[in-house]
Parts: sequence; structure tokens; C-alpha cells
Amino acid sequence: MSVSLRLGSFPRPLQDIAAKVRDDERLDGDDALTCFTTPHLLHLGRLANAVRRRLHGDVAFYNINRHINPTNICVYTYNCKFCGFAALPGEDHAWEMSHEEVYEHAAKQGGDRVTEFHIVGGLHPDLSLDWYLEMLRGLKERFPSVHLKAFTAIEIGWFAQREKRMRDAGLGSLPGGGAEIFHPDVREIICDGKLDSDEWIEVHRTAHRLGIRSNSTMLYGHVEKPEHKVDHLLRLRDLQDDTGGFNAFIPLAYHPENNYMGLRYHTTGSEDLRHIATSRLVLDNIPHIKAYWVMITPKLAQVALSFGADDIDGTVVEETIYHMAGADTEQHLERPELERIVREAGFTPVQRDTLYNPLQSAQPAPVAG
Ligand code: V47
Repeated sequence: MSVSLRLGSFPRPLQDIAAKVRDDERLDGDDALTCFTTPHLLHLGRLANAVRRRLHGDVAFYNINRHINPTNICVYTYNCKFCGFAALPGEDHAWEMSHEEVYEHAAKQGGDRVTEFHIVGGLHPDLSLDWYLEMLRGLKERFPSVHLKAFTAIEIGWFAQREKRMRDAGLGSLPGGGAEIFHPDVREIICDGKLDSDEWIEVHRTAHRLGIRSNSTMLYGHVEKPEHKVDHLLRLRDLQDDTGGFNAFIPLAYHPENNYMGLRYHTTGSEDLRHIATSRLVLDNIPHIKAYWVMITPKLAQVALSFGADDIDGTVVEETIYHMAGADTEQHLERPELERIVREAGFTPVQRDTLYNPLQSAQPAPVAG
């Protein structure tokens, strides 16, 4: 479906892209580079907003979820220089939950009925695949209706690529973490020795082949260059052309605290919006772009809904990865607050499950006065 866009109202360098957006044509690598480098952020946002409205109208999704991080002990503590979450065994800030503790965290879900547990953690040297399988089964027994979105491709790689046993134990989908930047020149600097990009892609391809859907991410705002991000997005787009298994893409803004990177600056709001808009424009085959409120703040997530995003993630409840890296956002937002954020931004809140099936329409907006 084409949308009406007056080409003359765009600055010259964006007119070819505007024509492609109008005609629903795919952007190429040069276009993607233009998106990553143009100074005309508001025009870029207009284009991304046209695409998101064509795909999702005025709807913005959220879910009722809870993050669980069973352990932060990680064999890659020194490899992933950007990470403020990981710890070595015996360090003061290291933790390792028992199965019972995982179930207790899962049960501590105040407020609305949770539909998703988002479970990720460090690569623990001693916890076996069977320990994780028992955890999944235990969660499924106690919370049969809750979708288990668990383990980044890095963790799956660490578990020796046993996705099928995972699915049989109750795994529903994979979160998108661990992708960072695929290009080896960057990967070598920020997370040398971790699963490489071909392996990350292969884990997701295998998951998709097994009928397990997943999300995708890109970590930006550190040492990467626009060319690396173009390469990253095009590789995700190629995989999605092959499998169609990605639900969503989440651009992840680098947070500088408590890590080994030696880069101490935060991303700016403009940078965050540019990444939302560019991903909406380039990833024409990934249905949802998520503005993760924990990471970019609820305030910027609202603006991001007009720059191409159609999802703000969920209630979250207890977040550690970004808070240990310096985020000062809330850890938990209740459903009325998520809906208020969406409404105030001019969109219609729709609660979804992990696979983006709408669950119920929003509660009526509170009556003023
Ligand atoms: O893999 C770690 C990133 C990811 C830092 O799939 C950092 O719905 C910035 O993937 N600064 C984990 N980023 C989080 C993640 C995620 C989050 C929300 C929703 C979903 C989803 C996925 O966080 C890691 C890494 O790429 N990360 N440390 C940091 N200092």
C-alpha cells in the first residue's frame, strides 16, 4: 500500500528514500547509510512514522511481563567490555538463584496478570543444561499460562545448541540479546571471544526452523560506525527474508557505568530516535520495532512512537542489566501507567502477548474532572 508523502517537502538527500517509502519499496544499503548520517532527524522521523502507521495504524503495544535473571555469574565477564551486570564467582555482586528462588521471583508479580517471563542471565560455568531445563519445567508447572521468553543466542550457544530440548521443556521464544554489532572489527573490541555473528544468526535460524520465534537487537552508541550498523541491519533483514521468525527489533542504547569499555558517555535523545526511525525504515520485514522504556526512559519512548516504534515493552518489574549499567529509570511500571504513556503520545494502547496477539483492548481512559 502506498502512502501519500509530498516529496518536495523533504530535503533533497531524503527525497529518494521518501519516494521508496511512498511506493513501499525496500531501502538499500546506501539508503540505510543516509538514514544513519542525515542531519534531518525530524524528516527521517516523518518517514518512519509513515511506515509504522501503514503497518500498525495508531496502535502501540505493551505487555504484562516480568524479568528474571537467575544468575549474573558469567564466563565472559571480562570479554563483554560494555556489560555492567556480569560477575565472576565469589565477587560481592555475584548471585546465583536456586530453583525455589526463581519460582519466588516469578510469583512476586504485583498487579496485573503476567503473560511473559523474560529470562536471561550470565553464562554460568557450572549450571548444566539440565538445571535450566528443570527451571523451565518448574516454571511451566507453576505458571502454565505464562509464555517463557528465555535465553539469548549467546546462552543457547553456551548450552551447546539444544533448543529442541528447551522447547519440549516449555520454552516459548528467544529474546534478542547478544547480537551487539555483528561486524568482526567491532565485535573484537567490545566482546572478543563471545559467540560470533554467524553463530548468533545460526542459533536464531535454527530456533525459527524449530518453530521458536525470536527478537533481534543491535547495541549502538559505543565504538561502532554507521557502516557497521548498516551491515548489521541488512544481515538481520536477510535472515528474516529466509525464515520470517523475528517478531521484533530493539535498538539497544549503550549505558556506560560499571564496565570495562572506557567510554563514559550516554547516547543522546536524537541518537536514540534516529536508531528507532532507521530500523523501522530499513527492517521492512520485521513487524515490530520496540522502544524499550527502561533503556531510553518512558518520556523518550513516547516520542519514539512517532518515530517508527509501535511497542514500548512491558511492566518488567525487576530490571538489572540496564540499572547495573547506570540506568536511572523505574524498574517497574504498572499497566495504567503504560497505557497513559501510550495515550498521551496520541496512540491507542493494546495489551499483547509475547507473540503480539492482542489480549484485550485498553481500559477506558480515565474521565477528567
Ligand atoms: O545482550 C548489556 C545489552 C542485552 C549493556 O528481546 C547493554 O524483548 C547497553 O537483549 N549498555 C540484553 N546495552 C537485553 C536485551 C533485551 C532487552 C529488552 C527486551 C528484549 C527482547 C531484549 O543488553 C545484551 C546486550 O546487548 N547490554 N550491557 C550496556 N552497558
